[in-house]
Amino acid sequence: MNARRVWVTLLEKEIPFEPILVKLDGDQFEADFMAINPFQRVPVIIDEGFRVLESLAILDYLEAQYPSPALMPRDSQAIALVRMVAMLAVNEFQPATLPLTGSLVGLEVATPKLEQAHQRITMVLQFYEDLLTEHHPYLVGPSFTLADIVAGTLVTALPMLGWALDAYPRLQAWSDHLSQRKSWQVTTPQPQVIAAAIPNMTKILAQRLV
Ligand SMILES: N[C@@H](CCC(=O)N[C@@H](CS)C(=O)NCC(=O)O)C(=O)O
Repeated sequence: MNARRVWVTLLEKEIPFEPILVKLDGDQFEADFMAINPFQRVPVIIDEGFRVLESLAILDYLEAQYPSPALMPRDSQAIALVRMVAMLAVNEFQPATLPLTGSLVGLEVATPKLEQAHQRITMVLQFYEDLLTEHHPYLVGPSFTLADIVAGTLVTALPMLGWALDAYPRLQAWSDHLSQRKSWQVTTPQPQVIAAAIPNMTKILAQRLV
């Protein structure tokens, strides 16, 4: 998910790039990768020799370096809203998906932890639902922004965790709308890719949840 938001942004901005596959069953601990990211995580970009770690920092860089098409509004309140949506996605929503994913892949996750995760996700979904209106098909203002990319790549993946969006009609419509974008379709993980990733995911989740 962290890498996908960068991948979608590169496609939306039509920035040519060379993808390098880092297999998270050990490539992240190899010396050549750690020389680029000592924190052993993806995504990382290198643009004309300039290295950027952390997906949200990468999105800021891409927006500033490749401003067209704009994915960040100019208005101060709209900028704050885009950041707010993205930070809620990364700091509240995404961590709450970990216990749910852990439980799905067969890890023992304590019931209170699962309930807390459930509650957090519900809160964020309702917050996003309230940002969407009949006249606003996107989370912030009239156009597609980084808010839709960061929140959308997480929310549209919820059905994979067995979570339907039926209770959130505007979010459901927004999610359907995003899923029609080419950048979404190209980057949607295929079931066989997800199945192949489960052993690694389980290992990484076990470290983070226990
Ligand atoms: N805050 C970082 C998080 C990056 C992150 O956790 N990436 C995961 C993959 S989605 C990773 O590389 N995990 C490897 C590991 O935990 O060993 C960002 O937004 O870029």
